[in-house]
Amino acid sequence: MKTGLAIAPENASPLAFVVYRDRLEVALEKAARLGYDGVELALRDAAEVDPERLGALLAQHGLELPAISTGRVFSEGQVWCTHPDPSVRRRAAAHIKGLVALAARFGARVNLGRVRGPIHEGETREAAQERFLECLRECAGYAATLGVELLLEPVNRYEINYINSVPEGLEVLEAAGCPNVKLMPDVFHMNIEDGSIPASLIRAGEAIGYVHVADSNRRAPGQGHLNLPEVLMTLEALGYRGYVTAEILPYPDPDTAAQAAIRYLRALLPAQGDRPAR
Ligand code: LER
Ligand code: MN
Repeated sequence: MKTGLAIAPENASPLAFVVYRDRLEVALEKAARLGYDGVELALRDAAEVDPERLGALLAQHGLELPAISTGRVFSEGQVWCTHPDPSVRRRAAAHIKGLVALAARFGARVNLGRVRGPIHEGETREAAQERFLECLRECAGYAATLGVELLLEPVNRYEINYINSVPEGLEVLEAAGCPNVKLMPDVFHMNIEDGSIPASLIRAGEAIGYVHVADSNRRAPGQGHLNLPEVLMTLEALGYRGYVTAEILPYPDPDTAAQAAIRYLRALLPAQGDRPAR
């Protein structure tokens, strides 16, 4: 497994779920120095980054871009896939497709977390699902032409009321029937929603395309009461060899959080510990 760190450009809202919210040259230099294999970039719009410059920085620091996350399209852009207004849904799809086109240049995946949208008040789950599946199929079809994978991330009930647990995510994946859409478990959300984290991971099996890790309090792994060794052992036993990306609160400060996460993950992933901190 490889290790990733969630970051965003300096213009992102302080509410973005990232460790570094900084100029890319600063965040990438720090992530590489700490020994991460890659960074996950939280973007609101593809135009926020210059792809040439991003490519040069990734190459300079020997980092990968395993995923682009879309939570900011929802929280800052205020557009999502289940919105009752078709013009808002179209804007959400356009943002997602723009990020897919950017991701294609770097072999990155694109996550669909809160951007799927909620079940709106007075509406049914079926109505939300119909709109989400329409948007998902459109974006996945476009992503397939570029060889990009989308990632459906179940998110806990205190952030959204639609697709909270891994079993719910698997149900929606099955209904969507898009081969290039995988599941993205986030153990922070699973700790709230899933009866058993290992059992849900085993049930998801080969559908898992990417993983977010944090401890129970969303601090760095090792700082809460989640059984993360068991989580990583379960993923390993499933044959998962993708990214475990730290999406954690920048507490007590971003550098300390980023360092604590990589130390903990590296100690538990010895076989992949061939990228020492430098
Ligand atoms: C939000 O809590 C989260 O986990 C993100 O990755 C999805 O928007
Ligand atoms: Mn997450």
